[in-house]
Amino acid sequence: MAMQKFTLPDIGNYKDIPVIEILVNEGDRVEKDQSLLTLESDKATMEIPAPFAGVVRNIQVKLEQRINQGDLICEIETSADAAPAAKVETPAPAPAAVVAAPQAAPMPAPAANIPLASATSEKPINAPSSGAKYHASPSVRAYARNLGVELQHVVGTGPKNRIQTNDVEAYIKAVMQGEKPAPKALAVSMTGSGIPPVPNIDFTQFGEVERVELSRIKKLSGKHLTACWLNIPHVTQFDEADISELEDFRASLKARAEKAGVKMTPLPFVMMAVVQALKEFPHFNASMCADNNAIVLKKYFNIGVAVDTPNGLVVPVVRDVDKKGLFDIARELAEISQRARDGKLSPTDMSGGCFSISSLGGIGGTQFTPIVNAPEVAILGISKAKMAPVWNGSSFEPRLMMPFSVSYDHRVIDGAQGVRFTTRLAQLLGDLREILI
Ligand code: CAO
Repeated sequence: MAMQKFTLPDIGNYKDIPVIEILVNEGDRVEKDQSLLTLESDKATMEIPAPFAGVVRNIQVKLEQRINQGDLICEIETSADAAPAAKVETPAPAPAAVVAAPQAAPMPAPAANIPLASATSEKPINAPSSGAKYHASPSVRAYARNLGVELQHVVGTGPKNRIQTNDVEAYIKAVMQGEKPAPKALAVSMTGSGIPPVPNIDFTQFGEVERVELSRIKKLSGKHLTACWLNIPHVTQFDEADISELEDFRASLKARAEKAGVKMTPLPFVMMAVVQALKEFPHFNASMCADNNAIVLKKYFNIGVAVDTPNGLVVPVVRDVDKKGLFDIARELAEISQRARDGKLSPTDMSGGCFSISSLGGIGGTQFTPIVNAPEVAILGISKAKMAPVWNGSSFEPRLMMPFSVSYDHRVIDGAQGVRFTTRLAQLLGDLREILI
């Protein structure tokens, strides 16, 4: 047995952040990455995960207490083999920025992209108005929203009648047992409004099954992806780029890249081409305002890159790509995706993205439809390039063709603009000299 002090890890630029929920009691056994408490600033709500498994002892924080990086939260008693190597104060994994709140004006800060960094506006489209008489953290609001529960029907049992996760669950239980009427959003209406629930089936009737808990990242990304999918009217435009010359150029850089200690894949070239396309089509570098009546155009070029990690998908952001050279971008991409795989990204690493790229080109596939990473309005999906016969006007030539797709928010981008963007992107990837013009 070993007793480890657990102090608040680096949570980005937040100071004196209030504790709004304590999710465990002394004596509780917790698993690694299980949320211990929720912090809420005017910008974000963060759940602070346990850095390792053990039994919670000596909780040192109270509800509504304001805490800072380094403050003692509790002690965790671990069995000898579960204890982390010889450190008394163990750094925790980066906390999950669950929900980002709007900045003062006029647009919700893209506080985080895909999950770890599950970013949605604190006042989501179907959230209650600010005059609502009930209180709930953004994570509870998001949870209720995903289940189709209207919070005005839920009785809060937390401090100052704050609605907590268990209150939402108690409400659903009451609905299922017929003690309360089903809320509108849960009712399957004949007119097709509302989201019909998926049937809950006991699969053991068909054969042997096993329940496997989703990772924390998957739970968070699931909520975020559902919100993006339900709130954004998506269109996906498909195209392909002739990257034969890009590939020749990349091959010619191989020795220099190796000398510089970077791995040069097609992705940094794609990022540079995307930035040029965003400059030419500023509506793709935008976010919808909270009132849905205007958009905010961004004059900076931060590109989120979806990274496949053992625990799920995360989207760290490479900042100011327009100001960086190919080697710097490749280096940063390798560094940030390694940190993503090691679970060492902070909320700051995943905040402030303008446009995301999901590259499955290293794996395979011919095309796919990526989900827009709100509050962004467009996302690029890249598939595996392959040699194909291309008609040059007089004969077929073998060319290296890379399929790609762009999904976009149809409220912000029209179809004609969508196809102009993909056409231009294909042109830029086909002839990188175009970036200089
Ligand atoms: N066509 C053909 N080959 C490609 C390619 C493409 N479009 N893109 C990359 N490759 C090649 C690379 O050149 C590399 O080959 P070599 O080692 O021979 O040079 C190989 O595929 C592997 O590349 P990579 O995946 O390691 O590197 P990357 O820069 O292309 O991508 C990263 C980096 C972090 C984006 C990637 O590793 C990753 O995680 N991709 C998955 C993203 C994902 O899961 N998206 C789904 C989101 S929706 O659920």
